[in-house]
Amino acid sequence: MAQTQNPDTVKTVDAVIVGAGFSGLYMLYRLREAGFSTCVFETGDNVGGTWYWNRYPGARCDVESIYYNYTFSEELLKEWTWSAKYAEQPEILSYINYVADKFDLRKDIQFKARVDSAQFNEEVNRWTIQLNNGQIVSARYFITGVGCLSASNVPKFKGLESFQGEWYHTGRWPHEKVDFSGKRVGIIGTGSSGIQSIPAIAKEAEQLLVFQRTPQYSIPARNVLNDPDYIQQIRENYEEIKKNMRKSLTGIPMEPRNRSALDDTPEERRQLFEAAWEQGGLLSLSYAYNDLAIKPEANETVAEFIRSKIRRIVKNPEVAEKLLPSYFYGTKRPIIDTDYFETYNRDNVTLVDVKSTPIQEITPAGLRTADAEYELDIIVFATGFDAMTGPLFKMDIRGRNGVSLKEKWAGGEQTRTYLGISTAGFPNMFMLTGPESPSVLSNMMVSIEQHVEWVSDCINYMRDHHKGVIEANVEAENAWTKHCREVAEPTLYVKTDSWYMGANIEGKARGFQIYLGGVGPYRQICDDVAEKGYEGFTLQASEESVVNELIQ
Ligand code: NA7
Repeated sequence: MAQTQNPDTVKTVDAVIVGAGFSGLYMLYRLREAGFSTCVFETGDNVGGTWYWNRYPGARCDVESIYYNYTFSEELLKEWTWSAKYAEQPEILSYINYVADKFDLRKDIQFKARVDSAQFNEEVNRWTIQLNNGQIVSARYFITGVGCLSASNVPKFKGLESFQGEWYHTGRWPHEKVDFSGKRVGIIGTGSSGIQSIPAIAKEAEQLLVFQRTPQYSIPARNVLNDPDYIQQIRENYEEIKKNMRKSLTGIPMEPRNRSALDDTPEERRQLFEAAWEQGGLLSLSYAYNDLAIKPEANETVAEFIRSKIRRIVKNPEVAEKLLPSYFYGTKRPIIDTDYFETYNRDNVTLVDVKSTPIQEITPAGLRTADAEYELDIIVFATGFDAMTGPLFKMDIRGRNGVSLKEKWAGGEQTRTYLGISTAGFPNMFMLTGPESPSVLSNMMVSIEQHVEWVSDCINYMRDHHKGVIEANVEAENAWTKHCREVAEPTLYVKTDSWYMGANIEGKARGFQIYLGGVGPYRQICDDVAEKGYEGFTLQASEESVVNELIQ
């Protein structure tokens, strides 16, 4: 085990951060600025996290770029200009690289270095981190910046290894361009990744077969290039915008209209939905009324509106019928698209319903469903991720008494955290945008900055107050987990099988893993905890301060 290694070969730092995506990079910046020795380990060979791995055709951000960037540096805000309303993956990746260079972050990042395990050593109150290259590091703090959607899910189809063509998962896309021209391509999955890539692949491939299990609601993104005057106006008002982002529900400065869908006449609703559809974007329809996520009858009004749009756009009525979703709108991740439903009007695109005739196996030549066989040259898995806990469980993280995080959160128990940042029994470990924080139900950039700032303030406080160990109390954790569930319970989210609920992974514990109270209220709760001297945590004096006291 790590503790038996020769201490001379063990690197010692104040903090280890896992992941060089948006959260890991900012965490590194903050800790380094505060004078802590910090080391980031990253599996990939460059920075970017989500935006490094998800390079599939059509990949872009669903949050408007002007809100999806760091806000901590005024200089950076002035220097960077987003070309379009919704930036594409290459532009976001360039931005992350720009940030890494500007703040000279790479010197403290080790690439192609995967953290295999992290174990809390109670004798010395430090974490021992072991990497796949045999390296061992000892750190006071262990911080995970592993993202919520980084453990890709390739369903265990029989026969995949026998497939003679090429296959790719959208979340692990190759760096070289995949050439679809003249190819018969099959894509499995119609979540955000599938819906972004289907129109792009259809333009290149000879034939595209879409294997759809659950039809999805999607509304037009209506992406446009950014006008220089608009950018100037945003720059001039960014302080105000930032304030509004931080106090909003989702980290996007918009609030739901304060009216029930059931208080309007059908014609009033239609006009409102129509305007929202024309506006496009992630929240325009969800925010049209304040009870769409709560009352089934209210939800049905918007669901039926989108179905009517699908019927109108898709020319073949049989295909349109297969594309009509029936779950509660918004209870799976809302999707925005560019020409998704229109793509089914192309001659080279075929929709295959694998709900009624499930995929049975991958064959050397393609794929077999319950009633047909399809010959394919390329299979694209747009089949999503083992969300929230998946990236954490890829590492063997062990806290007090050698108990692993996986064991702690095993069985029907699901996740238990305090504020989604920490978990009892795992001292000095912080999870950036962990389960039970607003994370994926918010603009990740706002949530990341809030978590990173809270964690770095906490570590500074520990140093200033001569504390060496911080650990969430079980009672505080139980209360937080209960609160998270109570907030989610009255909503329609918990009535849908989704990856928010852990329902997309076989054998995974079901439960709503995200804090739904909103980023503004959540920030207030976290700030209050800090102001009260980290209420709900136990803080122990550092060894150095204990020794100093003994000497005096
Ligand atoms: P999602 O949203 O989890 O979508 C995965 C899709 O793959 C979804 O349509 C699934 O159908 C489908 N799927 C998964 N397993 C199978 C099997 N075995 N057979 C057929 N179809 C299957 O992942 P995305 O990558 O699109 O998006 C993830 C997030 O990334 C997104 O929300 C953004 O936040 C960014 P199902 O609906 O489960 O029936």
